[in-house]
Amino acid sequence: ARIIRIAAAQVGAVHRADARPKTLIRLISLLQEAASKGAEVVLFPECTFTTFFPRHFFSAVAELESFFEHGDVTTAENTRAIFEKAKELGVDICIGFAEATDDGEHYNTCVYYHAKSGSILSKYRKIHLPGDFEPFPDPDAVNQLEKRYFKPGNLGFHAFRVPDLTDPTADNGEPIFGMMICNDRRWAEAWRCLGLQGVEVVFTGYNTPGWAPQMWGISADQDPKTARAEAIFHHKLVMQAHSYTNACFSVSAARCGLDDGKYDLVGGSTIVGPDGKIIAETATEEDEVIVADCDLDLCSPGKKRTFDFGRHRRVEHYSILTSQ
Ligand code: CDT
Repeated sequence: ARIIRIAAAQVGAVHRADARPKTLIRLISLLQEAASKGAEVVLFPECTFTTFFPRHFFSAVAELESFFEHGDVTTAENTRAIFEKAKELGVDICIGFAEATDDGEHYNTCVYYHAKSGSILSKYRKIHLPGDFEPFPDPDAVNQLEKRYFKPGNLGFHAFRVPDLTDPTADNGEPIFGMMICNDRRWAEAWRCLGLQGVEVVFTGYNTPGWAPQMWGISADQDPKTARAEAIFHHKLVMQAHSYTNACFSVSAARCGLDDGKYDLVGGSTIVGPDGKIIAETATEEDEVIVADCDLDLCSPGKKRTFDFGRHRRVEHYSILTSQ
């Protein structure tokens, strides 16, 4: 058996004016809680270190830039403490942040930090950026200005093997992980890119509004409670369905709660098995850790039978997927 204890660290409300050190302390205590529960890997949400700033229009560049991490995220002042704690605890972390590169580009990024080597093993930049470039004219609308603030990711979907989590001599070898960010989870293409590389666990941090009728393209007269329940349903639907069709585990961690007492983000962080069933799920919409023992060998039946891609896929009929 190749069993790994994996945690999702859900993060509740983070307000626009929250001081960075205050949020960082919350993240570190979630990491410590996960470690005390025996977690070997912990997933944190998308843009973990700040409020979900793409909902706001910023005319002041300095304020916008304050939400981005500049330089090496593992050593920068606002972020390094969580990497240091991960190293000290010997727990790997997968964590999302807004990345400003040295050449002035901006991405919605996450990294897989390998505690034992104290290094980033893999980096992913969000490819499916939702929302708009321009804010809605309605001043009360919930915006999602990711197309304004980020460039689409340029690193592709790369699965990677992670040392030190399982016995390296076990059949099937070191675990194969993959990362995506929030909106990517709604796209079958993203999952299949990782699935074709044999991914065994997909990590996905997210910020999903509980009520954003303009962004969803629905009438603002709809019942917000029903719409919110549907947002959570769709989140779980894609995590469960795509875990099943790619015969992999998936872990999702929400940034959730009511930011600034006004902006609602759903919870629903989950760990899903390769059969598509939820094996752990948060019960609150606040800071909360869930853990599950994931036996990666449970991916094998799906990978070898129903979803044996080599035997059953018919690529000659799929060219439309990349031609338009
Ligand atoms: N952060 C992010 O990507 N949020 C999007 C909002 C789109 S609402 C359908 C998401 O997919 O959850």
